[in-house]
Amino acid sequence: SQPIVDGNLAHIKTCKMGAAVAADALAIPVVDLSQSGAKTLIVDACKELGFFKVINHRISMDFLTKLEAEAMKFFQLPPQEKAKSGPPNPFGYGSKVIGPNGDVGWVEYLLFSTNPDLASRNPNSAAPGISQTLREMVNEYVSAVREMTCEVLEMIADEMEMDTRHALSRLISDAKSDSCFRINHYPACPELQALSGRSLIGFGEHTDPQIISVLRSNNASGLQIRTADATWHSVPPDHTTFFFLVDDSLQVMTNGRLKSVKHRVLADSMKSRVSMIYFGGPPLTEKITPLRGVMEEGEESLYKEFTWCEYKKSAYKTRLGDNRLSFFEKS
Ligand code: GA4
Repeated sequence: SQPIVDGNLAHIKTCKMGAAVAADALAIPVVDLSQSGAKTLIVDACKELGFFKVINHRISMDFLTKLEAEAMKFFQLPPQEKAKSGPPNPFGYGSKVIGPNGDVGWVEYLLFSTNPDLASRNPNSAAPGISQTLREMVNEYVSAVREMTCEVLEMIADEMEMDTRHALSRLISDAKSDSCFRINHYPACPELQALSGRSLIGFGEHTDPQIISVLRSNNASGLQIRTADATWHSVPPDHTTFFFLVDDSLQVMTNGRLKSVKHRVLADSMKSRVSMIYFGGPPLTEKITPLRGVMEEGEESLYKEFTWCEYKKSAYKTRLGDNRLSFFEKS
């Protein structure tokens, strides 16, 4: 990829469209949580792609639409108002800059901790742009999505014959779970049309460090996932469903059986994209290590031992696109 050098888009990378367009036809596994057999489908999808879509999730569409509208009210504020809720370290509003190491994208966002002990570090009344309504809706959304995520993690534990059904879900239902929530806004970028044949990076390629991520977006395209053969595939948007992504920690806890999925978002010239992602993470002190039950007799861990706190610290020293797990692989 190469940076564009003028105007608004200075420093934001572009990439060639070709590969992603050609490879569009990937079938995304669809899981109906209410159907028997869902757990087998889920585990197969996590092994092959690290990615699947959940339908019939019982979270009200009306509520999702309202939350999205409330989030858009924030993003429509003047830049100087939004800036009062930033910078996003660790939580709050960010624009273009992603993480502390020089990554940028055509995106603005809000980051929240979902841990009540850290809620005081979220944007608060000093951040006038974030309404009480938005705060309350975010809390309600996170509770509902966490519940659905626990259900999915319990199916995974069950199917993989882990020691207990709660071997994974307990980590994110723990009061000390270090989970977070992110709302991303990718404004439409009309200048893009001048970039004939190239597209603009909204959020650069990366895997998520946590256990599992749950993404919902409006009906705008942009999300792409990378398959094992290193090709990129556009994920057709579906505002009525949730996409689940396997994260690095779950890959380690299953000793590489489930694969964290590389993904990115490209900006669009016409339609703005809003996505919200719940990142289910363990308590800071939790050891991230292959779980008993998934391991065959005599099987050794592919990874050195580390805690979630250590992994997170290390992750924040990397660039977005780095292979963060490589530092913890046994040689
Ligand atoms: C990716 C997943 C989550 O969005 C996030 C991101 C975090 C950030 O935006 O501050 C990171 C990125 C994410 C991974 C590597 C580091 C940290 C930016 C970055 C360069 C909130 C997270 O936990 O890790």
